[in-house]
Amino acid sequence: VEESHHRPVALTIAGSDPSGGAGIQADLKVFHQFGVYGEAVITLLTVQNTVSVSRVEVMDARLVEEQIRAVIADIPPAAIKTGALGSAAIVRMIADLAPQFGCPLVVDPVMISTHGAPLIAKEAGAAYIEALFPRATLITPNLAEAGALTRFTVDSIAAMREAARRLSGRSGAAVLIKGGHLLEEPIDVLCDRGELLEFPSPRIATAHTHGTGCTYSAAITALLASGLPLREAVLRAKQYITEAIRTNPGLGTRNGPVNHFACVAE
Ligand code: PXL
Repeated sequence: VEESHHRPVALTIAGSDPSGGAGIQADLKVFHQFGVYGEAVITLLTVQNTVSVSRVEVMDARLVEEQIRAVIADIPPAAIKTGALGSAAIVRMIADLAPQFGCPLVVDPVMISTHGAPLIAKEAGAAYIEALFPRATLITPNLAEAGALTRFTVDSIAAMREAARRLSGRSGAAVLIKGGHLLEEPIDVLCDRGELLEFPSPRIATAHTHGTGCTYSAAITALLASGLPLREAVLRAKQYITEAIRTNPGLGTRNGPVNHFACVAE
């Protein structure tokens, strides 16, 4: 009899960061670190290193759709995350496929890279709000993304609470607004079914935070694939990303990656 070595499966639909700190590359490392088998559909290629993003090439929406259909029909994931999607057409295509997913969907509405390079057209905000957010289990904007999506300035805990309530109320999804860019303590605010929860962590003084958002949402996705409830998954992923920033390997000449090898608490 063949032994079963079954692992939970997670799928990331995201962009490529050849420097390995963000995007698809980060997601797969994180899935692996959490003991989850990773599948990866590529939406766009970036040319980048820790200094800058010099080029972004977005795939045709049909090509992305074919990749998703091929993998979900054969190795169905237990959780899916989206990262950089590159075009409103890709955002809407994923929303159209989402009813077939049959598993939690984490949407990280990546709009601007760590270096400030746009990874999607501004108009894609409407596609996220109208089409994809209503299909999501969890949405994970940072302060700038929460501001772009709600059209008000999100730069305080009070504004984060308000933005999380609004985005969650409109979509029905849980919303985790990440406070890493707050001036003080990096508190994250989760609005889950009308309830607000806060996840504080100590501020770590470092420039090596490239890929933080991808790494965090990938950890949440891995934990959801493993069967954890949402709030538990966010709490454990927050601990992991904090440790990953604290123990960053100091690679590259500018904004280096976090430590994807950071310890995963049992
Ligand atoms: O962290 C946002 C992000 C997502 N996806 C890709 C990226 C980046 C930031 O650089 O390169 C491919």
